[in-house]
Amino acid sequence: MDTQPLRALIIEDEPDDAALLLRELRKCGYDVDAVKVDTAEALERALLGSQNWQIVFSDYTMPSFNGMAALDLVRRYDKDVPFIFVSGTIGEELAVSAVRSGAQDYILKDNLKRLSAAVPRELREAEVHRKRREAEQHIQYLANYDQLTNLPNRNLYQDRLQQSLIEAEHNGGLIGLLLIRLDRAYELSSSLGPKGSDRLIKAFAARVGQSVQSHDFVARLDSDQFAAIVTGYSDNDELLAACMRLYQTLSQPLDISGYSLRINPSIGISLFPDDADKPDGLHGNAALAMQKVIRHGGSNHRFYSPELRQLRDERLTLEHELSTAAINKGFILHYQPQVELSSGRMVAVEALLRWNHPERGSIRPDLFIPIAEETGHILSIGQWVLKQACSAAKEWASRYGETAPRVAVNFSAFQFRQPDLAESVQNLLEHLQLPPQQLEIEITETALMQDPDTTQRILKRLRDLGVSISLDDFGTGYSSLSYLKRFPVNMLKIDQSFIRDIPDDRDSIEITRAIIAMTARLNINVIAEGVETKQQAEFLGNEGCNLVQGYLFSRPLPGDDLGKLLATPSPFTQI
Ligand code: G
Ligand code: G
Ligand code: MN
Repeated sequence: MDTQPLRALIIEDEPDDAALLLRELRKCGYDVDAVKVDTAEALERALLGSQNWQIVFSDYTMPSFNGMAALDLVRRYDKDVPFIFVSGTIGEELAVSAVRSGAQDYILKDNLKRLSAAVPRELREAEVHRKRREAEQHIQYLANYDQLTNLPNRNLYQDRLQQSLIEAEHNGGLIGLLLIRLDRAYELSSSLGPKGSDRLIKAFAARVGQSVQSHDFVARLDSDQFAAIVTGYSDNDELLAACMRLYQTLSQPLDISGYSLRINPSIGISLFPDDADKPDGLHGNAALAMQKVIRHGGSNHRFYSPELRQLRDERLTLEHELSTAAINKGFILHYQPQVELSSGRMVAVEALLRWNHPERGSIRPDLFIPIAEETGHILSIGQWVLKQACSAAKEWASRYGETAPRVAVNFSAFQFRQPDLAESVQNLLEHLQLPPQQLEIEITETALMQDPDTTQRILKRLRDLGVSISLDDFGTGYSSLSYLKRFPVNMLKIDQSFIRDIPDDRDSIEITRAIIAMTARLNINVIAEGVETKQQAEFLGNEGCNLVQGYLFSRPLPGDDLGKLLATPSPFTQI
């Protein structure tokens, strides 16, 4: 007969009874490897040892131990191992209660024959239980851990953050919560390929894990986002220093497949209890600080501050008001003259949007245009601006004919995402019967590059209509010559940051000179914005830049005031 190995733990004080049991098991075909114990201490030692017990047999009453206590102890160490009472004294009632408490079976000492059926059955059952428990553990793992990095995921992070706060509250400890975003993750993954980018994430995750102390907690919250809960400090300055050190460590290059890769983490940090005393608040504040870092170009760290929240609240309020403000209430256009130096003529005006806020007064577009872009309101606002500006231009054209100024309208990059932008401009011009030559569109270098192909196509259509295209803020973006050839641009606007520093700053002078010379060679018009002094105007005139815009000539004016200026003969010849 084939024998099967069986590692059995026998809890029994009577050597004879143990021998009987072993003999019966051998008869059933088991090659038994057994250890016999009869005290709690010995049992515990046996359970702690390296043997994997497949089955436990236990007497019910022993002089120095008892069966129910043994069962308790066994279950504390092993939930699945079959536990069978083998006893001469156990009565029906006790037997039932023993099974209820987690024993698998009870067998009377004078009926050991039952072992031949009970043992194989319980071994099978135990195997089923073990498998189920493993599956459950695996599901638990999947629900709480990130498989790529083996780090805890968002689920576990939330539990742990809450737990850390409870502990810290209890023992007066401090917590630093760092939210860490790996910048350029998308860009890197497209250049490294999926395998390489997995390697990068793993290496970065490992570094985060190694950079904290063993009692700290690290999780992966999102594909490119991690969190670290730093604890164990009782001094705020030390905690701050630890957070900053962590940022330094995480900014070091990583070796991936033999390449040293520059890593740019954006880290937002909030502290317990200074910044928040609830998990959501602490997380929200760290997230706010991280967003601020990202908005400012990333690759930095920032601690949460109440001003950040105030800025955010202000922003949310504006966002809300922007979405509820009827476009044609609140908004108004101002116009700033563009002047031809040689003649003093006002050849054009730039339309500049203002928001007359009921409580805050006039709000500058720098503040609300980015919000309108994010929320999508920029499209309807842009339409309103265009219509308003073109209507004004039409009125001037009717009144002053040939000498009426063009109107220059600022377009946001978002507006160029509308494929039918050129058609809607054309429709408006036809509807108002405004000659296309009276309209100029200003777009920034940066906006031009966001979706170069679409933008190029739309600009070409606008040019074909007869509308002029002006490149705003020139010199602050890519300033690449190749796209000046590629895009159908009529005019460059030298950014006011260069003009402002003339004549004191050599670089500004040189850059301005170079831009003017370049436009002459490319046969593109050039205008300088932000001209505030006579000296600047003279310099520009001498260099060959004949068009200027700035406070020296006029601030942006409400429509009525601009109308009066237009009615004045040669208003700028004196300058
Ligand atoms: O108007 P101000 O003087 O504050 O102009 C600030 C910025 O806002 C400038 O960069 C200008 O181009 C931009 N801006 C002004 N009016 C508009 C507008 O109607 N649409 C868009 N997209 N930008 C504008
Ligand atoms: O980026 P854009 O060129 O559209 O911005 C025009 C901005 O420049 C507006 O905010 C306008 O109010 C401002 N501006 C116009 N002229 C001057 C000037 O002479 N000095 C300064 N500092 N700003 C000016
Ligand atoms: Mn402009």
